[in-house]
Amino acid sequence: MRIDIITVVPGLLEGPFAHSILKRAEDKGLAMVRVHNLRDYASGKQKQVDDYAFGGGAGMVMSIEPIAKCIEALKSERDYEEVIYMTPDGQTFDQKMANALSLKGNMIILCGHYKGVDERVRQKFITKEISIGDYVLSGGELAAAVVTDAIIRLIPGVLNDETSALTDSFQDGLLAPPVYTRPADYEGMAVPEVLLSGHQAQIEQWRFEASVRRTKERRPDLLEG
Ligand code: 6GU
Repeated sequence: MRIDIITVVPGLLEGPFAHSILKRAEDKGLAMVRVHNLRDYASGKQKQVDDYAFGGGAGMVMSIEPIAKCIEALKSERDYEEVIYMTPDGQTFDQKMANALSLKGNMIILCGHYKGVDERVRQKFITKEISIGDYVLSGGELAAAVVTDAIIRLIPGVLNDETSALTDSFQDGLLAPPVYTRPADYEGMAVPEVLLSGHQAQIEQWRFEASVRRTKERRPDLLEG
């Protein structure tokens, strides 16, 4: 899977994909993330990517031309299955959406800034609009990094232990159970006995019950329906 991210602040996206699981995914050839500076597609000396809103009001609007140029240049190189726009008025991102997107082919992610993009960008190019929650960020970049991370780690082969994504919180609709490592006793705080017992079936049963208990306590909304 290749993900092309279009932004006016490429510096915000230089860090996340050069490290850890995301870097390993890239090194293994399982995922490829490329960041594009929208300004490279702007014309004129000023390389302007935004303009005043028709009708007035505070805030600038991202213009259609540089975005169209960038998306069309990418599409001339390869096929894309989704063109995603990161915006606080998009559909709220969750694990279900991450699972669905991890099965897709190539994607373009456009990061919104200022007062957002000219509505005609959305009409002409965008296939999906995503928000990461009900709060406002300065731009879509950090949200795009969140979505990209959640998707890439689900691509088969990216994680070392193939089962570890399967036991994530939310993956089965429940929060993950508590986990422990050595020492078995830390200043009188003992690890639950069953985890030391070696009885795999009992351990799985304990983990399932702990997951249900934790979900009931912290996120009862997940258990509705
Ligand atoms: Cl995708 N963008 C911005 N600017 N703010 C957000 C968001 C996205 N998702 C939640 N807040």
